[in-house]
Amino acid sequence: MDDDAARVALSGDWSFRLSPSVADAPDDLKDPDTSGWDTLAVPGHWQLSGYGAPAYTNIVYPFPLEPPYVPTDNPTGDYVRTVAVPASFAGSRIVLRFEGVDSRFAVWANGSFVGWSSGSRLPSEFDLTSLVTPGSDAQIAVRVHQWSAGSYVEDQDMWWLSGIFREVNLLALRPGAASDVFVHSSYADGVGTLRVDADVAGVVDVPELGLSFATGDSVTAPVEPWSAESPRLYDGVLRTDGGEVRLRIGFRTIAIVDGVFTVNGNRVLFNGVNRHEFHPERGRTLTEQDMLDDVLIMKRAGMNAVRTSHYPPHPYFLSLCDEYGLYVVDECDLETHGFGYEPQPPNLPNPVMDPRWRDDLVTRMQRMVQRDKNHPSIVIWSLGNECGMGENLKAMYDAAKAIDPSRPVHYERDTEAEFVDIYSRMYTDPAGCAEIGADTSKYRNLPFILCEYGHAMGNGPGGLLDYREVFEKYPRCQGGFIWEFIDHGLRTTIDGREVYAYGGDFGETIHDGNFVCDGLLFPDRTPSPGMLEFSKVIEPLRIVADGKGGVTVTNHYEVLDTSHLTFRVVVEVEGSQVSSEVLTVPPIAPGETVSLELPYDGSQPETWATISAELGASTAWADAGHRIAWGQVRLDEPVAAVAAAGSPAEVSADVQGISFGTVSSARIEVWRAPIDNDAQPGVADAWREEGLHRVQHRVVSAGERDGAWEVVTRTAPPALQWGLRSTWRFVAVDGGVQLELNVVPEGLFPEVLPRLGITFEVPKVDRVEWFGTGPNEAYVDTQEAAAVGKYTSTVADLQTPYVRPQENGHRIDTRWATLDTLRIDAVGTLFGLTVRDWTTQDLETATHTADLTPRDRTFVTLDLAQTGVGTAACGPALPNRDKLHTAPATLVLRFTQ
Ligand code: IPT
Repeated sequence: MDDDAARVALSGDWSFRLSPSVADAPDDLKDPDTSGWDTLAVPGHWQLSGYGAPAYTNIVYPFPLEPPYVPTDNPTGDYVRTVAVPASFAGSRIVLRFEGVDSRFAVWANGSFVGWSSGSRLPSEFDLTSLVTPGSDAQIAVRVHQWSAGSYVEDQDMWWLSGIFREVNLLALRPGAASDVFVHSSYADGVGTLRVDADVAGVVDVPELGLSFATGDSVTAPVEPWSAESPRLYDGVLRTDGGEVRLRIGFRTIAIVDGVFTVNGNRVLFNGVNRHEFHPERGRTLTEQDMLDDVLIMKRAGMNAVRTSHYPPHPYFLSLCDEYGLYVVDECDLETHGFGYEPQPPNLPNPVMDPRWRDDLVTRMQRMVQRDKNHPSIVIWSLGNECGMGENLKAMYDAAKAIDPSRPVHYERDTEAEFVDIYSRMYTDPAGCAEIGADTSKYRNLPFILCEYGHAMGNGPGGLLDYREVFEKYPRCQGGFIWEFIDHGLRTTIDGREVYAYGGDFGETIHDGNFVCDGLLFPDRTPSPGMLEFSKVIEPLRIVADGKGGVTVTNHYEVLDTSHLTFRVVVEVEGSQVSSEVLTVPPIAPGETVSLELPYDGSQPETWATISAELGASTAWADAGHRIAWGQVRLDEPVAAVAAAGSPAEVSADVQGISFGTVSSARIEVWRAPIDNDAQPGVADAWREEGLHRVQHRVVSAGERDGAWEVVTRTAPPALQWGLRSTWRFVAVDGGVQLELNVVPEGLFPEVLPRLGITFEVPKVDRVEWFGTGPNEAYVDTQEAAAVGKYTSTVADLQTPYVRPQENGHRIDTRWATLDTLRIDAVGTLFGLTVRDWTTQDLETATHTADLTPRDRTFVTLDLAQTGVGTAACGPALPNRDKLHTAPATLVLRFTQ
C-alpha cells in the first residue's frame, strides 16, 4: 500500500553465511557472531553473488518427487543485520515486511524467534512491536532455505534462484492507520462510480473531481475512463486518524457480454506477452529502471497486455502498468508442472489435488489478490500455470471471488471450462483457434484467449499473421500472450569468453538447456527480429495496398481515433528517396477504414511508397515521431526480365566447387544450421536421416554447350538413393557472368528441404548493400516487419545473435546485393541473401555466440527458397504452406564486378 507509514528500508549489505545443508547451519541465530561472515546485498540471489550456482529446469523438479520432503543437501543462507529503529516508531505497530524471499524463511529479532513464511513471490509481514525498542538498534536474523515444501508448488520454467530477492522494510503502522483499503471504481456512459472500503473509517478526497466522501459511500462523477490505450488515472487520498493512503484511481468496468470480454463496453484484443522477471546479472531482482524499461519496450512495440507468468511481479511493475496502460493478467505463484496432468497414485498426489495443500494454495491466492486488488491495470486473475486439475484450484477460484467478484479468473488447465471465467489454451494452432471461435456453444461460450502462443525461442516465431486473422474474425477469440518476453540468459564467463549462459552451463546434472532462452528480447533487452515481427503484426492501424495504387487504412484501436497520429508518405525509387510528405488524413474512428490515394507512378525502375503513422506529439512512453504503423505499396509496374545474350563465360569446376571471378567453391546448398524450431520436434533429425547435413558434390561434366559454359553437378548424401542434378550455365555479360541454374531432384528425394540455394566464398567483405527486404532478417513466415528498400550493413551486423547459435540473417526477396565490389543481380526470381564470416557448420557446432570467430573469407548463400521458421519448439508444426517442397527449380543471377 502506498501509505505514509514511516519506514526504514533494509536494502543493502547484510552479513551472510551459506551452509550446504540445514544440518550444517549452526543453530545460532538467536545470538549470531557474524565476525567471520561475508556480506551479501539485499535484495539479490545468492547464486548470482558467488554462492552455489544457478540451475535451470523447465518442467521437471531438480530433486526427487516425494512431497513435501526436499533433499537433505538443502543450501541454507543466513542473513543478519542491525537496524536503528527510529524513536518516532514509538506507539506504532512495528512490522517487518518482506516483498519476496525464495523459497522458505524464518525470522529472529533481537534473539527471539518471530516466525516463518513461504510463497517466494508473495509478501510476508512479521509483527516485531514487542521485540524491538524505538530509539535503539535491533538485530534481525533471517534463515532462508533453497528448497522447501513450497518448491513443489513453484516449479515455474525458470532458473532456480534463492534468497531475499525483493526489498525488506521495517514499517511503523500508527494506531488508526488503514491497513486494508479496497478501491471500487467503475465506468459507464461518461460517469465514474467510486467507493472506497477500508478497515478503518476515513474520508476520501479526489480533488480533481471535487469529491470528498466517507469510506463505504458510493459517489459518482463525470470522468474519463481508464483503458490500456488511454490510462487515465485520478489521484486520491484516504485520510484516517492514523494517516494517509495515496490512491491512484482508474475508472473502468470489466464485463463479459455475450461471451466477449469487454472493458468499458469495448471488446478487448489482447496483444500481449508473458513476462518473467529477469535481468542477465540480477536474475529476478529488478530495479525500478528495469521494470520501467520493460513497460516502455512493451508500449513502444504496441503491446497492450502482459501475463505475469507465472507469479505476481514486483508491485512497482503493476503501478507502471496502471500509469502507462497495459492490461494485466496477474498470476498466482503456483506451478506443479513436474507432476504431469493426470491424477497421480495416492502416495504421490499433485499438490492441487491433495487436501493437505489446500490452505497453502488458497492463502497464496488471497495474498496475491489482497496485495494487488487496487491496480486498475489488472483485469484478470490467474490461479497459476500448469498444475493439471484439482479441487484446490476451485477453492482458490472461490477465494479470489470472495474478495473480488469484479474480475474474471483464468486457469488454462481447466480445459473443459468447468469453473473458470475465461477459456484459455496454449500453443493451439490458428485452425484450432478458429474452431473454438466458430462454435460458441462450447466451453460455456466464454471468451477465449491463448495464454501462451508464438513460442519465441531462437529464430522465430513464424506465422503470427495467421493468428491475427483468427483474432479479428471471431469476436470470441480475444488474442493472446506470446511466450515469452525475454531470454533468461545469465551473463557469465565460460573458458574466458563472455556468454549468456543457459541450462547446463553451471554443471547441472539435470537441466533443460536453452529452453530458458525463448524471448522476444535478447537477455540484454535488445529486440530480436521476432519482437519486430510481433510488433508489426499487432499494429493498431492496418495500412495495406488497395490494388489500385492507393492504400486503405483501418483503425484497430480499442478506443483511440487517429487524431494523435501524423501520416507520412515516402517514395523511393530503387531504395533512394525521391519524396517525403505529410498526408492529410481525417481522424479515423475505431473500426473504420479509409482509402488514401497516392501519386501513381508507373515508371521504372522499382518504386515503392511507404506510408507511416507516427505519434504527432510525445506521450509518456514514446517521443513524437515514434512509428505506430506502416505499410507499403508498389507504384511501378514490374516488367519481365530480359534474357542475357552473350558468349559462353569460362569458369572452372573442381572438387571444391565452381569458381568464377572472385567467387570460389560455389556449390548447391540444402542445409541450414538447425534453428530451435527445427530441433525440438525432430524435424532436423528427420532431415539428418535424409542425409541433408552431409551432402557430397560431384562435377558430372563441364564444357561449352548451346552458347554457354555449362557445368553439370550432382549433389547427394552418402548411402542414400537421391540427389540433385544441377545444370549451371554461364554466359559472359558486361563486367561478369550470368548464371542460369536448373536443379532437378532425382530418386527418393526428401519431400521438404531446409533450403535450396547456392553457397560460395569470396574474399573478406567489409560492406554489404542490398535492395530487397530489411533491415532485419526475414523468412517466408516472418516477413511482416521487412520493408522493401535499400540497406547497408557490415557482415557482422547482418548476424542475429541468438543465444544458442543457429541459422539466422536471411534477407528474403533480394533484388540485388553488392559485397564490396561484387554485385549480384536477380534476373526474374528474387533470392534470399545470407552473408557471414563463418560457415554453416561453424554455426551448427557453436553452443554460444562467443564460439563464433570470423574466418578470413566471407561465406555467401543465395537461396531460391528456404523453409519457414515456425514456432514448433513449443507449438504447432510448420504449416505445409511455409515448407520448401522439393521440386525442379530455376535461379538466374548476374555476377558483375
Ligand atoms: C509452457 C509453460 O507454461 C511455460 O511456462 C513454458 O515452459 C513454455 O511451455 C515453454 O517455453 S508448457 C508446455 C509443455 C506447453
